[in-house]
Amino acid sequence: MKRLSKLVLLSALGALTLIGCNPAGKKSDKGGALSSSAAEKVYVAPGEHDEFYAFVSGGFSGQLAVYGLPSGRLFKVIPVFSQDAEKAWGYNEETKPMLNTSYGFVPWDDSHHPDISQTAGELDGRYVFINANNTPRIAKIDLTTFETTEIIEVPNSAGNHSSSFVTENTEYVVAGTRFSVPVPQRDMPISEYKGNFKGALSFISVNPEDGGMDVKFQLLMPGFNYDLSHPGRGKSHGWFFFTTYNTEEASTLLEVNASQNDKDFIAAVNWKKIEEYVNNGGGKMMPANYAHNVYDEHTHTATSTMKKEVLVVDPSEVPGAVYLLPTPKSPHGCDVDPSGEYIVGNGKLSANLTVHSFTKMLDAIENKKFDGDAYGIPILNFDSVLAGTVEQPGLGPLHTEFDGKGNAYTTFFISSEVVKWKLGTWDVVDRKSTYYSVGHLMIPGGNSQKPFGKYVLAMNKITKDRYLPTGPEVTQSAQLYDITGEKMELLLDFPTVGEPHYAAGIPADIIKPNSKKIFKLEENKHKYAALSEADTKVVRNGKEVHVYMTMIRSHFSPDNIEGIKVGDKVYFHITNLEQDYDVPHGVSMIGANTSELLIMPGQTESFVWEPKQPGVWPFYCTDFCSALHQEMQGYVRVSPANSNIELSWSLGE
Ligand code: K7E
Ligand code: CUA
Repeated sequence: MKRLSKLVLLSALGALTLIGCNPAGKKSDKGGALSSSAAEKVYVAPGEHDEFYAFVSGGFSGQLAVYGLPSGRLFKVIPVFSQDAEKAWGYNEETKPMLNTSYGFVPWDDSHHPDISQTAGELDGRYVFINANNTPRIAKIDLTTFETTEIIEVPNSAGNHSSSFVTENTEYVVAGTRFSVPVPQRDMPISEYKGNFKGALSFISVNPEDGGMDVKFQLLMPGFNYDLSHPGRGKSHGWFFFTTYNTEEASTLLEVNASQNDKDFIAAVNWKKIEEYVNNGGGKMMPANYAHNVYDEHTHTATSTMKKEVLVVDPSEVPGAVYLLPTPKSPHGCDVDPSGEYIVGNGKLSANLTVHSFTKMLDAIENKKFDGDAYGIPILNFDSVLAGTVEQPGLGPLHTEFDGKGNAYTTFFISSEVVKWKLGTWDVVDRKSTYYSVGHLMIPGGNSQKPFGKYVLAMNKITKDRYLPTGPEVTQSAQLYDITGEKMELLLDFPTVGEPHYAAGIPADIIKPNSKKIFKLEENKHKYAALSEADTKVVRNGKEVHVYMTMIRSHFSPDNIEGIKVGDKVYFHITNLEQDYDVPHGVSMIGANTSELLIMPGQTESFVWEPKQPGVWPFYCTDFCSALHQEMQGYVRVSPANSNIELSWSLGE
């Protein structure tokens, strides 16, 4: 009977989803005078710069897109987990190792949650981190070059979803598993899941000097699903909070079986305590196999190293380090306010929003206000940790952000709206529709002690009638709201790349001054660089041929090569000799099974070409670099495998 009523509830929620997305039910947001003032607020005049950068996750595109706010203009798609022919990411020899994993070359992923590095609880703009859900990885993007410079695989994980959030001095970037799995992986009946699978919460240290990442330890938690997480800050710095669902530990038909418990948990992890335990020799090393890929800015080349062990910690061995806060109904988002006092659990199937108090949590721990335990982890008494509830704010809460002025903003997927409410009084003060079915939302700095509460960006799952139709597949989209007043004001819709989940925003002034313009030639340590035309050459080593080539407006050196044979493996290593801002050159070879290369000033990149037929084959520059761009070309003569043509190369002869 109980099971049946759950099913009825779930299908009712499903029906509401449809209502929420029904264009017929929408209110018009096209008010004449109002829309002209909205237009002014997002207008960034030609040649002017936006006030904020927004890094918006690409979801199933695997990438990270960079937009300006308030204009919504797209500046760059940073390739992270997926091959990108535009930038040769994962195609050229230099970046292929970045996509190496313990499963081999994995050129795609599903990226959800970018988070910007912090110092003393404020955004510092050095790095942005983002998670790969599918083949668990964490990537780091350097915000001087806007390039992915490090990717670490996360062992013992599957569905790396409660990731990648940073602590307030970027001590750790934290990655929690969504799926619990056998640890170590082994062949066993799925029906024996309960009590046997584990959920790994990984604390990846970030070296304060060079940003280098390393899995410091993994906490092996009970076999729940770990959905989202956020660090404590201010008074709660040193703690990390994770929402869980499927505390039922079901392995089948989760839509019903993981919706049975009235409350799931937010797991509170005292990482400082575990760090101390580990630093004193606690935990145990277990065999593992995971890739650590690092891109070197001076060699312009990535290396991939397989790591062979990982330190794991059983929470029951560190008393006082982990507690469970009961939280109604399969919470999704887990969000901590800028003061660090309030921990918001967004129960997807709950009528109310649950807010826990950090102070009350410490008190409940101190006074042992426990309601039993789960696998030895104390469960805190719900009423003893509850700060308050926001009563019936909407349907299907997902995520909450904060403006730093005492207000919180929560997205409701089913009722398709952003709801503004007050911390402490728990009163709803405003609600605005989204078009439609909003997932995450983002306030620049919203995940820090210092939010810049000027705009909120809502990211929507469904757009239907909002844009010109483009066949069955229509764009996903973001919506920008002004939140400077008591009431929110919708300013702008703009399409996004892939499916945006979370985003991270930051004032442009923090990043702009550090943005690199060129790579210095004298710092180029690429193994096959030619730093001047005098250094160019072609070297044969058996069937392998290495071409040390340069490019500068508007020629390649050399541009005529002879003596290549069918069956050769020809490596083109091309250095862009330009030392001016915004003068990349491209290069492409007919029939090469790879992408073009787009090479920045001072950089060297390589591609492989295996000529299949004798002939004279052209190559050319793919980036319109000067008035004589169309003259920037060359020829390679390919002879039969048994020919005696000498290897030779030239320019202008
Ligand atoms: Cu809510 Cu992956 Cu953060 Cu999407 S998750 S919405
Ligand atoms: Cu170089 Cu076009």
